Amino acid sequence: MLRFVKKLKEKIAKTKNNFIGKIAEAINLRGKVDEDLLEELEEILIQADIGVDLSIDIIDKLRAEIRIHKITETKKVQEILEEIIRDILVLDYSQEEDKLKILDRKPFIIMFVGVNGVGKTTSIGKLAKRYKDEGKSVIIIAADTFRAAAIEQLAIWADRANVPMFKQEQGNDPASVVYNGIAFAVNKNADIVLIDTAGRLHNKVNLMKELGKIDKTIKKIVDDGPHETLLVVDATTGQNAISQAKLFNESSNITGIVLTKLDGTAKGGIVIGIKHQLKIPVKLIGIGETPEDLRDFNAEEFATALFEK
Ligand SMILES: Nc1nc2c(ncn2[C@@H]2O[C@H](COP(=O)(O)OP(=O)(O)OP(=O)(O)O)[C@@H](O)[C@H]2O)c(=O)[nH]1
Ligand SMILES: [Mg+2]
Repeated sequence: MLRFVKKLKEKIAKTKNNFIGKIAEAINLRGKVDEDLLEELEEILIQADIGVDLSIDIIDKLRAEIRIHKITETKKVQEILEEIIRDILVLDYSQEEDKLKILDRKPFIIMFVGVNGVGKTTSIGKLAKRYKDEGKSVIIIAADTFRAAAIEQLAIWADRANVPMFKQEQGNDPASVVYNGIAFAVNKNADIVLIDTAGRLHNKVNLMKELGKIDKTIKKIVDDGPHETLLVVDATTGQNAISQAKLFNESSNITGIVLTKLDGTAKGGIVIGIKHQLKIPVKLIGIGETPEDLRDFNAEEFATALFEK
């Protein structure tokens, strides 16, 4: 755990600088606890992609703490602010269903959706390897029948993870590929099915309807499936990820978020706002390109990595 926190700290260095670095700078420069400082801190939170409403709430809490405890030391302000944010994160993620858990269903079906290029296929490849290494039988369904080369790209990941991939010709109806793929997985008595779908813009009504159709198709064979529908979002898009999640959630019942590309973005503050704004938990985070770089999201670890010097 500690080794991972150290790695996470390095990977989210840009977010740390943009966020904690700026807070520390503002506090040092002002040298005085007053309303101007609070306003500046609020601005930093908003710019760090935490979300406007949550940023205002956080500063309101901070203001109240300062008043109650008659705080005059600027250093103390930073400590309290960090504590408030940590508490929000930890409380937001206190439920069991916030974690990605393979329940006792066979096959356990996880569908991946999201806009183009966010990291759906890569995340499936990484997760397939993880579950395979845990000794589970995994089948990947290649339901991105739209983009040329999508199936080959997924096949490379399936090979690497040494798991079978179910595919049909490019251009086939994705719902029918999923139907046949699930039937195949049931027949093979697979533990886990991972479904890759084509990238789609959240404002394209027909493409969003297609997801609803895939969902219904799954239920024809496994009536409580899919057991997880994970929306993959790219952390570098900041608050835009929130609007994507809202729209995807209208056509699919999104059960969790995979937040990729947290490495190399200064917009990692998005993590703090997602569950709070959407009530949908971040279940996995992507911090790089290797299989080990897709991790379960752990709010406490993340807070430590964010705030620790
Ligand atoms: N640095 C970094 N790169 C990532 C991460 N996750 C995915 N990528 C990269 O993002 C790019 C797009 O990933 P894909 O998995 O192809 O994305 P996709 O959502 O399947 O894309 P479409 O199928 O075209 O919609 C690839 O170059 C990945 O290596 C991550 O956590 N960190
Ligand atoms: Mg893809």
